[in-house]
Amino acid sequence: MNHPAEKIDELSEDLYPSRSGAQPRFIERLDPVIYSAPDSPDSPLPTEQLKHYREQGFLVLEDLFSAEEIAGYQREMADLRANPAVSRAEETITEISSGDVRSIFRVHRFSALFARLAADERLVGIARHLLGDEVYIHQSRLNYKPGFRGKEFYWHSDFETWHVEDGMPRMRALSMFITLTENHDCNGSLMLIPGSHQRYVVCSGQTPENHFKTSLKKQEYGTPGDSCLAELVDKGGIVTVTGKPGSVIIFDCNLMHGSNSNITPYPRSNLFFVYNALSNQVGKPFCNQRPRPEYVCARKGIRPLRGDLCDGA
Ligand code: 6CS
Ligand code: FE
Repeated sequence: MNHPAEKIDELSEDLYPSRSGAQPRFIERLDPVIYSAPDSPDSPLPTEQLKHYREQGFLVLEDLFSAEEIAGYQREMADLRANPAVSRAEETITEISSGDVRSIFRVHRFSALFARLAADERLVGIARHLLGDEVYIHQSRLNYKPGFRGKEFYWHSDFETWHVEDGMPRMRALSMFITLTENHDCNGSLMLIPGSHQRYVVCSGQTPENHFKTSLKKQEYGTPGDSCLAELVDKGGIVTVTGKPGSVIIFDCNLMHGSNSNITPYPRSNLFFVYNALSNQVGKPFCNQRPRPEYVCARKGIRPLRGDLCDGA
């Protein structure tokens, strides 16, 4: 057992340096993908799904929610969108050129229904098992990706940003997307590079001040560079995740992903919860910048999710 002081040192050490001006390159992942023991009898997922998640870095689950529940989530999304107080909030990010709503961050603070969903044991039980710890919400958001003019999300590893800009120490977090519209192969659905979570791409450039003000609309720093990206795709290919509303996509924090613009009339809207291990709480950012706002990265009032209402972030 480590002495607590050693533990703190261990977590404040920059094991995944990035954006320090060097050329993009790979370093090996130093952390497990699944933290619970492989033979753990209380796994909420069968062995084949655990294997898929460990090797590919993602998993798609359908039929976790009833048709009534999904209809309720869709109504809630429409209500949030029509709510002028939400549109005016700093948590609401608009598209650069059209001004349409792109994302609503900390969405569980605007909606009791989504706060309950974030804390729902069907999701939290899986997160707790994969991360081998109690979990809390590091970030939540509703991505609208409106029809006709919804813009892309360029290729990135979420962990790279959370490590550099938020001070997340280790790869011990995951995202869950709950699809709220049909995700077709033509309306800017999520694209994943299977297996890319096993390597970390050190990105070039440096983090500008107040980067979040532009990166949440269009990310230009913390992106992998053409040759690393080509190598990852050469090895793993690209999977476009399509599916009916209510599907759940679970993916590792270091999986390389992105999505195209949406020029179809069909909006592609997804709810996004990021679960982080309680032992992996964020510290000082690993870049030379101030911490990002609480609505992008939770720091205050962190407590483990236990099937109740999630209000910590
Ligand atoms: O900056 C962030 O934290 C986020 N940006 C992207 C493009 N994906 C994950 C996360 O929401
Ligand atoms: Fe992302």
